[in-house]
Amino acid sequence: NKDVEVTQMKERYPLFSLKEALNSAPPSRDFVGALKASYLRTGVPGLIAEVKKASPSRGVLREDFHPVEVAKAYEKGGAACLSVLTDSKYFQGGFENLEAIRNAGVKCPLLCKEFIVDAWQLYYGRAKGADAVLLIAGVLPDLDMKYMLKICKMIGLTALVEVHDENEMDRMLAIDGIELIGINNRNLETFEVDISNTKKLLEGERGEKIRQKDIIVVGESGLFTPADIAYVQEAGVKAILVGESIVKQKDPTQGIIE
Ligand code: IGP
Repeated sequence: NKDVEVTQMKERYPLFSLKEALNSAPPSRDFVGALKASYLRTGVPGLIAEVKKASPSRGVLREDFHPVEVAKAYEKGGAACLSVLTDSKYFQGGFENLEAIRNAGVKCPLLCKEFIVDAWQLYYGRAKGADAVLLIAGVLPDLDMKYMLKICKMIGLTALVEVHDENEMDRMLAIDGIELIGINNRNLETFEVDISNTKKLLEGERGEKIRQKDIIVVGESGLFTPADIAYVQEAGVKAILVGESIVKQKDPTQGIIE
């Protein structure tokens, strides 16, 4: 599991060396700003395009997978931001992909897509070129979530806080300082996908509170068609996170809704 993996990595890259590296790192890019600008410019939710080779529910999505090529194609195709899977065990991703994409001159802000369980991972992700990171409400109890949010702020990472159900949404709406909430339409335990989940979690008082707090909502997972995107936009999302449907495109610059 992640804890064991992180413990091993920490030995190779101790925290003090990461902190030192961050002192001379270029400033992070404005992830939320890029999403907002894209939404204003196009009138459709800003796209966070996901660089994902495989997933536990779908297996290998693309045999000829070259992370840098895919990232460049997404950028060319109009993505506002990119999400890069760094988990190797379940998604065949890696931090080296994040670093390679950053070093290849891709300008889009980058999200480190990882199961964060330890603050060390935040420093490591930032050192590898991440501008934003995923924090999963179902993985992090409130106290850990608040702690991770604090470190993110300190080191210049934007947090995309992911929720899947009403209880997680309510927990996160009670925490101050969250600017980006992702609603995952996929249940991470059963892998079941239902895009009406986005709508369900934005109805009534919850939607009201989100508007009051000026939180940008990201619709995540299971989005394939323009109709799917129109549906989640109607529900109130200003950004979308899309993996499978675009990673599988023959030409990943196609099929991105502008
Ligand atoms: C993308 P899809 O169905 O378009 O490939 O989904 C993204 O939402 C999904 O990869 C994801 C994910 C996660 C992966 C959402 N939350 C947490 C790993 C961990």
